[in-house]
Amino acid sequence: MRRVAGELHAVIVVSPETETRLARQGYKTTLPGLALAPTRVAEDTFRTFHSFDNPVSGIRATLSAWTSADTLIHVDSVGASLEGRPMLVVKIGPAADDPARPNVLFIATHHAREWISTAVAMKLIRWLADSGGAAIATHDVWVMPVENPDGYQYTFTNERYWRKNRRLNSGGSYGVDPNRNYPTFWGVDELGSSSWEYAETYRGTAPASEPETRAVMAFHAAHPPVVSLSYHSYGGLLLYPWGFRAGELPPDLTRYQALAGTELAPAVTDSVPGSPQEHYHPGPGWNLYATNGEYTDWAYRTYGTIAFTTELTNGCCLQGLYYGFEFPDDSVLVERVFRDNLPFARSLIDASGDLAHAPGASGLVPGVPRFTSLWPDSWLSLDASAPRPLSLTLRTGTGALVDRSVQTDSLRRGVLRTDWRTDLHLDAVRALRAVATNVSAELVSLAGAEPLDKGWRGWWRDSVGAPGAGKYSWYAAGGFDTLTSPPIDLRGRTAVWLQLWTRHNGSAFTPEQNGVIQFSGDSGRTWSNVALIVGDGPSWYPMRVDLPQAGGRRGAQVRFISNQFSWWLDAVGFASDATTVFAQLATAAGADVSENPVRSDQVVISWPATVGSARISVFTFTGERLYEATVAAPTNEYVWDLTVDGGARRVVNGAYIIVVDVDGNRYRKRLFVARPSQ
Ligand code: 0X9
Ligand code: ZN
Repeated sequence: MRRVAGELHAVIVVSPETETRLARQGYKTTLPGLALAPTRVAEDTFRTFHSFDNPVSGIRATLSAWTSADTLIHVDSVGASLEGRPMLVVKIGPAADDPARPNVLFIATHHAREWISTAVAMKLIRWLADSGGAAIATHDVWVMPVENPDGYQYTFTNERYWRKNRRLNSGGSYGVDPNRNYPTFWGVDELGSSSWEYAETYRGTAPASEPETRAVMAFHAAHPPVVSLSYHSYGGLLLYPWGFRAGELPPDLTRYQALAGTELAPAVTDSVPGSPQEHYHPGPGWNLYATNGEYTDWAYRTYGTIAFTTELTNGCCLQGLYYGFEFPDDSVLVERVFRDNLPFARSLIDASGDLAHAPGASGLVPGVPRFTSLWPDSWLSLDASAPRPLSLTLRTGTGALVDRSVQTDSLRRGVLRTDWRTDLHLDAVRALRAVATNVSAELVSLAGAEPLDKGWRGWWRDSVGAPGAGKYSWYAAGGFDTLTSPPIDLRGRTAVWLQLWTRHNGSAFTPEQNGVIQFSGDSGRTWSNVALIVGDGPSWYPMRVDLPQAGGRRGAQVRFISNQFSWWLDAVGFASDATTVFAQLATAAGADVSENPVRSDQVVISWPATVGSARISVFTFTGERLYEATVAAPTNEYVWDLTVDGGARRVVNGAYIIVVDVDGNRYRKRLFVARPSQ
């Protein structure tokens, strides 16, 4: 290691993957000929990429030209950056912000050097204005093309690889990472962000210390988005919460998977010539790496916004050249990236109108509560508007009933830790029922490398199992190995799915190292792929694979093929849903509110005319009951006064769930309170 002009230099030999990872962590390679050296860039000499400030071709000038020429494009500023640049937000469609229309937000370029994301956002604005049709008439669609205008400008004038904003830190370094500065999980550990001001992931001195962060927050308070998408580059990924801790999954997992798809049914195609992959890999943020103070975790936790991060393009390879952050200045290729990503952007806009029913890429029906796992933890994916509190009943093999109340914190909403031990094994965990929501499911088989588990072939036995799931797990050391289950009789079972717990040391940059899950319904004569796992998963987490084809099969088998993947498995079992009760839930609708988002101090809640009295409950998004009232028939509306909150305190801005129980029906409505001047 040597020191050159104040920088530490080290000579190390690494694989291209590690080099990519190091580059993303802010290390720069300075070997001649490699594209990662910081380069000085003249402003706006590109065909497809434009600075913020250039008076003719810059983003600001372009948007103001578009606004004057086009009645469907409206530009507003929601604050100013540190250096005083406007934080521009573009609304495409009618000028008026109509609370009856759902808000959808697209943000680009938190990170200065990720130019392709601003280019794609600008193309999205044009496409919406030129061809948006019903999408912009029935939704309030907003695009913030540059979240970090100071840093972005700096990449055109000074340093192509600049990432952060341009804050002068106390020790003399520059920049806070805009995607580590949000208040949610801000600085919870040193893994997901850095306290060292020189680091590329420096989180700043305090939550929301940066004016750019505060501008995004102010926008959300004024126009809470039902759905949002934050464009970054690169990697070819489609990420969703949570990102702050490996293994943590969002309560709306079904909804996220419905929209982003799964590895075998992904929502975004990658058609950039030479890209080594065919689609963008969907998954929770920690599949890439953990982040804290990050935008999507914040938007989801604060407003219930279904928020995604897209890492545009794989970064490899064109004419055999790895290009990373420097997407080629080629209008045909930029257009391709835009076209690849347009269907997902459109599906998000469409889905925002009716999140509970709009099907996404995967064909899953969102809004229907369902188990991700039954054992050793029961994880129930719930709609944010599902009633609280929730309790789960477990019927044991001996017929005994055990009631557990579900934790109501919003992180693990719907997650019940059953915390029993393996000695109870399968018979003890039959027929789990979630009473409050009428969801029930039953484990049909269960195995996890314990001495009792007979008939499994392949892989090693590791002496560390998933928490609560016995002493052992199965382990593939990273070669090409297959683990095969014995055949299970599923006759008489419908709505079958596979539950498993897994852990893996992969990388989102090496998707060719992966784990394949296959199913056979004929005792191993024929096999088909049912799931694919890629990326990093350093903590145990549950996974559900729907296997409708498994219902009624006599010889149902699964196998797990490791393609150079360090992969652990535990608590593998077939489960079956009681599907009829699911259908009843989907029909629950019918409560209405006078304005949404609420901008005044009173909101009228109404429901269909009834005979009995109605019970109105207001829950916070985290599931705490805030307020309750009873209204006698025939009155079928209630005025909720937000200034008093039952006499206690003023109701704060945010997302709330209204539940109306009347005549045996339960009506739910998600309500946003976004009053100015609080
Ligand atoms: O690190 C980031 O902020 C994003 N990647 S980038 O290379 N564009 O900087 C990823 C954020 C998504 N969330 C998680 N990975 N947890
Ligand atoms: Zn980024």
